[in-house]
Amino acid sequence: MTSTIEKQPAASPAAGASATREVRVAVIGSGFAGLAMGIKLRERGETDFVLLERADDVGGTWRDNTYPGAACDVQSHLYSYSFAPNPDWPRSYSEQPEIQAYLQATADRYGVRQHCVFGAEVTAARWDDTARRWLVTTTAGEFRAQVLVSAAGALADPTYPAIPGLETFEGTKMHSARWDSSHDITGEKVAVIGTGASAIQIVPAIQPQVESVTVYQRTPAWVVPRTDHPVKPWARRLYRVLPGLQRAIRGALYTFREFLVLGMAKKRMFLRPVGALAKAHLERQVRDPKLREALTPDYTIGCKRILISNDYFPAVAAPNAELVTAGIAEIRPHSIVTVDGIERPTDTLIMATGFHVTDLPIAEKICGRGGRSLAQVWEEGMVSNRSSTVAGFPNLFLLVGPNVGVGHTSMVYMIESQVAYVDDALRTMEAEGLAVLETKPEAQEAWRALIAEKSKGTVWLGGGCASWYLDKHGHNTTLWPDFTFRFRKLTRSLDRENYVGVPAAAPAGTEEAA
Ligand code: N01
Repeated sequence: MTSTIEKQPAASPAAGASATREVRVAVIGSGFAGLAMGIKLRERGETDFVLLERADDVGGTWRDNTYPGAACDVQSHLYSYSFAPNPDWPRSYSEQPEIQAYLQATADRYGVRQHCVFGAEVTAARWDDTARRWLVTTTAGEFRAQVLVSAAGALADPTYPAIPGLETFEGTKMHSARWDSSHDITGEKVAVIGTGASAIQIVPAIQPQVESVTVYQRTPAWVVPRTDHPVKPWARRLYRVLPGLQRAIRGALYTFREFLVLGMAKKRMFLRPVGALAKAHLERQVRDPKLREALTPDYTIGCKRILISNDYFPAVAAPNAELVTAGIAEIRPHSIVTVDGIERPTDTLIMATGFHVTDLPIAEKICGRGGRSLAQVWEEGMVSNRSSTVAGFPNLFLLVGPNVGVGHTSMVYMIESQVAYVDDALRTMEAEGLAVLETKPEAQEAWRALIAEKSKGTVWLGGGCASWYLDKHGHNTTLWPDFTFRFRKLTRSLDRENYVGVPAAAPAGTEEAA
């Protein structure tokens, strides 16, 4: 791919170096989204790009979440890149080490690792209107890029609970996404705060090993059975010789999961069988009526993420486990006190309390025209055009940004849809000789209205729960509220009419309506 800008010689800045490295595209992050973007750029023959990665390896959330029991709740045939099927998945639902190994192998196979700058945490990214470049400051030096792609992810920055005394705790404390594997919890009194997707994987994994596990539940989750099984060696051989078979299974899994959208976003009655399945699962696994009642949600299934597990309920019902539903009043140096006055001694505190999703920390660091940050522009809620671009932020593309999240299927499908959109935008810039491409505010408003309209009547807004899917104003700014194939259709190619393009030849500061 040829650039519409004059390239300056690239220099790899070492940490602390003052040289600014000029690249065509800078991508923030090297998780599923960042790697997909890098692979697409390579596929198009682009070599002038970097993936700025704050850690020392690729993988994003799958690199960071190493807690015991970490696994995916979407089948691997579907939770993988469409262009890089893996016939060797060892289980139908793979565990974190296999997914991380897959991402590492894919980065190497597609030659993306060489574009990664590790240890490069983005501390600021500022649009320079005169130079028509993004100036990106990282902990590994400065970069100037014509195009900035944020693939920083939504499950990247942990949320810590605001509980009085948390900082005074003298035992071991860790967030689920920052697991300290050097600490041995064998024989300890362990507390787990939270009952989301992470907690329900951690609790059964540690329960047999610890003296006691206390689960602090604020809201119970709907849990359905996990149909996980090892993939037999003969099946793996078959996938290798018949890749079409794996593709067909992927297609079937995708189609089956899309049916959930019918219940979540269209007609609530389609969720009834799923609710009945979850109820029967609970009744089968928990005999104690009091415990069962405490574990029964009072909101419609699907309002929060539907969890899948065969061993969470048995672990909570085990003799060395306790489910606490009274709120936490205070944390003391060696104990946790609940509002009913009960104090429980605690050696290790695990916070499975989620992530900053509606208040993405990266949004504070990216400043567009006039120096306004994405966080300032998003003060009233995250807005975008096609979940990918924001008015006032020229040549910036967001992957896994607003309204791309899905609770029922594979995020990788959404990521690939977005990457295709960015790819077409870059193609358009090149074909038209544009130095700047910026979405129009009215396109953003239209997308916001479309999301609001599609969100009406969905289980996420009307299911009777509080969830991180909604922002502080109660708006759905995180989930795609429709079938995912509709998102793909809307992002298949650039909606050129919704963009202003500035030709490379135009004097700086000139804006030309498309
Ligand atoms: O986080 P969460 P997570 N006091 O935000 C509770 C993905 N994921 O890490 O429900 C007490 O879902 C909070 O309570 P409540 C997946 O997309 C995927 O588990 O707000 N409790 C909740 O129970 C998932 O959705 C996999 O009332 C407090 C929990 O902490 C996303 O990651 C595996 C509290 C947070 O749940 C996040 O999941 C794991 C407080 N102050 C994760 N603050 C796969 O398998 C919060 N809580 C693919």
